[in-house]
Amino acid sequence: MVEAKIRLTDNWTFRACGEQEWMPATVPGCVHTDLLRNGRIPDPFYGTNERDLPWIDKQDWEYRTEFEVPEAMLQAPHLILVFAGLDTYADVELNGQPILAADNMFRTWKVDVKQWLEPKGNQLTVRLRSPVKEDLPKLERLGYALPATNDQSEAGGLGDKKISIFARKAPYHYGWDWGPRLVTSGIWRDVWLEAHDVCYIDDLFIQQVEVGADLARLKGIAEVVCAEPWSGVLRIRADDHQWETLLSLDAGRHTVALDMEIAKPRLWWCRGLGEQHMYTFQAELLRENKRVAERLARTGLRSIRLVQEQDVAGRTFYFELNGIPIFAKGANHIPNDSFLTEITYERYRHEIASAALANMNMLRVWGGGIYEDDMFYDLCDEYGILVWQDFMFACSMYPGDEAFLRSVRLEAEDNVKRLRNHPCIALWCGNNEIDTAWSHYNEHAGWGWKKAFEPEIRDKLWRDYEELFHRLLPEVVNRLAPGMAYWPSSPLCEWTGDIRQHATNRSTSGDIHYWGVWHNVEPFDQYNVNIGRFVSEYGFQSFPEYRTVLQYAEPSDLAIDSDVMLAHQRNNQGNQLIAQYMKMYLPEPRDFASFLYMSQLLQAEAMKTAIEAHRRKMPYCMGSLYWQINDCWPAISWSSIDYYGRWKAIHYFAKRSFRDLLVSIDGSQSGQVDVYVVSDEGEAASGTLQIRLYDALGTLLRQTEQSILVPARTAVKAATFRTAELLGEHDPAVVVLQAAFIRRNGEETVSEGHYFVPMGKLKLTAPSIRVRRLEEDGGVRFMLETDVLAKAVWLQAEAEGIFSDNFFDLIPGQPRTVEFHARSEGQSPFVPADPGAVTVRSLVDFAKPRE
Ligand code: BMA
Repeated sequence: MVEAKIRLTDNWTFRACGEQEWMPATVPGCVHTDLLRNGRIPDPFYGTNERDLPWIDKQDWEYRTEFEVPEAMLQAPHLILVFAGLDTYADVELNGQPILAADNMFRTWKVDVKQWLEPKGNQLTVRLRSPVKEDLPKLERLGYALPATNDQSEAGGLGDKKISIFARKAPYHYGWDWGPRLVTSGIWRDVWLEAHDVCYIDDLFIQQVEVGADLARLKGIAEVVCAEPWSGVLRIRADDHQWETLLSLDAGRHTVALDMEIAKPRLWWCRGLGEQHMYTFQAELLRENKRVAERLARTGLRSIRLVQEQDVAGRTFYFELNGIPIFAKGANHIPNDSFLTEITYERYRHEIASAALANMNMLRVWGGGIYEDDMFYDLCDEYGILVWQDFMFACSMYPGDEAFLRSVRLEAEDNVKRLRNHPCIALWCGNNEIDTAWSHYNEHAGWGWKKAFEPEIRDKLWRDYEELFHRLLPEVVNRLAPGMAYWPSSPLCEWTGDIRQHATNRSTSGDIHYWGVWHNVEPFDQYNVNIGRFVSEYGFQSFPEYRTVLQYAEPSDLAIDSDVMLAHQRNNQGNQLIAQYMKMYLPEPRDFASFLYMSQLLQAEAMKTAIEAHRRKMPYCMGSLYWQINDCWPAISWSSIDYYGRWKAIHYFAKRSFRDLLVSIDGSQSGQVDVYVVSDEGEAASGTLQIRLYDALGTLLRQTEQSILVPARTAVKAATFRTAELLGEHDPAVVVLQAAFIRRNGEETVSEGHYFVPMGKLKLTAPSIRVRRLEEDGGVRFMLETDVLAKAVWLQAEAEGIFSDNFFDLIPGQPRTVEFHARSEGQSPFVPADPGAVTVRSLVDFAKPRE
């Protein structure tokens, strides 16, 4: 067999076109990071440095390397040069010969270069044309501006000329309401040369025709490329199974299929439901029993279905995995960096492991970023995180010309093929928020975009929209990943082609994005009434912690309206909005550092309110994905984990509110308190429900107890109280209500503390929190006890890592033990370790003392 591969990632240099000097370059990489490493620009994430960098995207850049090819390899019938990603308009030459003109960042480019290769001194050059210079003329030609709400053209020195929609390039590079405008160019994914024999397997898809506990019916679909007519055997193996078929092929590219069955397959499950078993399928081409080619595919066997069925309320919208209805718990994911090649395996793993630790089972790869790296999906497979996968279109209208559509078709084919073996993929979705923003069938709805256009252009834009999202993309998904669900836009009510199509906050079918809280400044309790069948976005911003702020700001910048703090806040008025909500719910912070803590607590409260409201509405509502889990730079944003991987308060809150068994207290109905038990468990649980009212000293003021049965995968309202009766003569500002579900085996699940006044109105006194440090097995545990109610206790460690719990309330007489786990590059993402110095503070430490 002559299969071989050499990576072409060494010896690269780069320069601005027209300049003399070549500088060392990193491939994969991008111009910004290469300039930074060569000391030509300051850190783009620091202070307001980003503002000085838009010149980079107006410039053409050139990369080159020289490489050798081993003699043996040169003899191979096929020599394919592969660029797994070029950002974006790239002209590639090999030994002076133009071999490729790329124009889509999301595609994989393969060129057979056998005829141009030499054993030594091969010159490979990649010329990257400025995406700005390339696309400005397209805007001129079109003659009108297409809406692109988040494109920060002004920050790029382009006035109101929004050109992001013309490039098939990560939309967020042009800015977003949580990210800077850093329009990169580069060789952003791996580059290699691969050698093949006469015949090779270019792609292997394990199609899951029907998968059940007793039998998996599969199709092994191989794309075979032959340099000349070829006959032989295609064999596929997995564990001790083996299937084969005879092939007799002409020269060219062929798709060949092999029916396969596995009895009693080990199924793949998402987190919480079972193991994440993966099979490795090995396909080979054999001639006279000698192997000519090989290709591996890893996949997990499972059936996944989006269930949309009429019901009394409207229409369901949930995922069913191996026959089990899933309540999707999770968040939206954006790219982990403005400079994509800075994202290491460890950073991806930190994110996905943090999602799993927070009891999530789904992430949405949102349409303004990228089709993620293979590592991301491998990790989701491994940790049991389902993926809602958007195509990369967001909050904009796009061109509909033939060249654009052709490029998108090829992009969609490349990515659906690349990702279709991953069991984590649950859905392909056409775009983010375009259906609602345009609202074609409702003159008065939408974001006002339609109004800017004459009727013919309006119709044209909608026809283009339909071509792309209602025909082209679903056709690709159906053809290349048969059986996989496609949903044209998130959110969408129903795919009807009339006024019923567009989602609202109260839609009773499809998915919704609820942004009344935050963008429309509605109070948190609105989360209790704006609940859809699947809430795929809702969110609230916060500041990162002090340590993170000091990584991008000077001590003199520490004010919410300083130039630097506003530069790292890309949602207009965002910092003011945080301050405004803080006044509604929290005490006044002492100083800037206290403001940061409070902003996190505020966000956490908002998200807890939403998550628990959604889960209490199960099975009407079957999904809750908050906006957003991560950041692409150090910023003030909706993230629950900051750019440096530090968990904000909300991530700990989410961990508790997403637990498989949740006890949730709902005080949103006026004059009453309802206690729910919500279960995602596969079996019914019986036990007792204890409801306890305490004062700030931990005195038990009231207690009720009842036995209950919690059926599998249900939310039950277990108890209701009249608030006035419950409180009696007690001052509502000094009491806390707790509900605990105690299983037969004694295991206890306790609700969050429920309060009868907003946090800002609680009469809290300074607690004395006793911390006992218990060292064991390389790790450190802390036992915390308090003398008076301590609200939102924050343990902050010197070392980077996480506590098993944090930002929790401590009630006297209820000690808590938490463990520290350091972030690790080793075998596991988190390991028990010594956190170094630990400070323990609670709400009163950050609140301005009352006069
Ligand atoms: C939603 C998202 C993003 C945005 C977020 C916050 O609309 O889809 O476009 O970042 O809200 O505004």
